[in-house]
Amino acid sequence: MKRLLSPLLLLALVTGCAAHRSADAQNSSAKPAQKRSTHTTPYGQRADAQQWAADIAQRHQLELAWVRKQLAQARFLPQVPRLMTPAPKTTTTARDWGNYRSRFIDPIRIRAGVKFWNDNAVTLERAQAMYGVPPEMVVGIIGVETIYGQNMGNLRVLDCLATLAFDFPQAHPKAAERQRYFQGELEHFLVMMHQAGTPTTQPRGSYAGAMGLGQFMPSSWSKWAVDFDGDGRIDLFHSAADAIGSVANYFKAHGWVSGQPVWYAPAFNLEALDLPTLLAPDIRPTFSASQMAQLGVVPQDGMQHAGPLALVELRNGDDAPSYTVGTQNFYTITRYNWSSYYALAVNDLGQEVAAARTGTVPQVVQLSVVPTPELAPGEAQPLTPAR
Ligand SMILES: [Ca+2]
Repeated sequence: MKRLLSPLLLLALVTGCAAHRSADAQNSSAKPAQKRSTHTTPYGQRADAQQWAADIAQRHQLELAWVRKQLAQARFLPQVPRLMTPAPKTTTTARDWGNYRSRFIDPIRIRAGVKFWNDNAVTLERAQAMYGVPPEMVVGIIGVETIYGQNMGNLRVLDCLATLAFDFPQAHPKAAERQRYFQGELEHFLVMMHQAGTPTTQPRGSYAGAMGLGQFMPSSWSKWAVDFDGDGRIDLFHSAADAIGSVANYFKAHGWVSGQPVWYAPAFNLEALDLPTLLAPDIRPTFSASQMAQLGVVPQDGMQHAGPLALVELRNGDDAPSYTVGTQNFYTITRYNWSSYYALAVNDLGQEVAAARTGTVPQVVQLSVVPTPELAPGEAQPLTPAR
């Protein structure tokens, strides 16, 4: 973090961002400008920002003058609230797993993944030995997040976090909660920069303030980032090893079970099928394999699975949804970004890269649709209106 980003790198970084670990980033269509409000006043002069500065200075024994100086350097970025505002329902098209997948899994990203894996094979194996997280999972995350460092975001993290901490879009359904979250992230960020002696204006990231190869938010950086190349500091921007170790440590801390599959292919028993019950806990693993089978979904190859399982539903636009059975490890991937689509994309990219390295068939997630009941000849279509 102490090293300056090279001008070449900054040029190469793309505005906007890769996936970020919250649902906010799922909707990024441009919106009409926010109503202009207090953000015309610089943060260095705003009463709410000054009160916040006093609070965190006291909480962390920082010099108030230093905290105020950092806020005075923060700039409102008008595009950031727009990117954080969910698209109106009327313009939101139905979610489509195929579209989502094609954004993250393509030959260019797979080739970049093969190179990243080959360049870091020893480190990836060391991370697996230490944290129990296999290389394909780390490779999947870093590929989906930043295309292996090609797209780490080029906005000043200080500006993004100040904008979201003090000018969070009020049209957002969880505006108050999210604004508090970003005030916490800004707090983590300032404390980290102070400890590292890094100018707060230096780090660049996504519009949400996520940083480095694995797009860690400041709170994640301070809790789970590790120095995995042993040079005495944590640098998730330039050290692939630090990024690899940190992603693996994050997974371990969020419940990754070494050696456990991520998913099982479901088979449906229509007579017993109770989708409302199975889908009620969403993607939180809840049912034992036998409970799931009693509710009409048989996890193929997973009837001996010891832990809880979840039925995961993926929308396919106007077509019927498809399903997979997720394990605790599937759920752990969603702790990185709260989306089952994200988890599948990470899994599948990692598997595609693994297969491309070895010339094998990728073990991507098998999805199933609920079969249509077969009708006996002459039997009435149950949904056809009577005449
Ligand atoms: Ca390091």
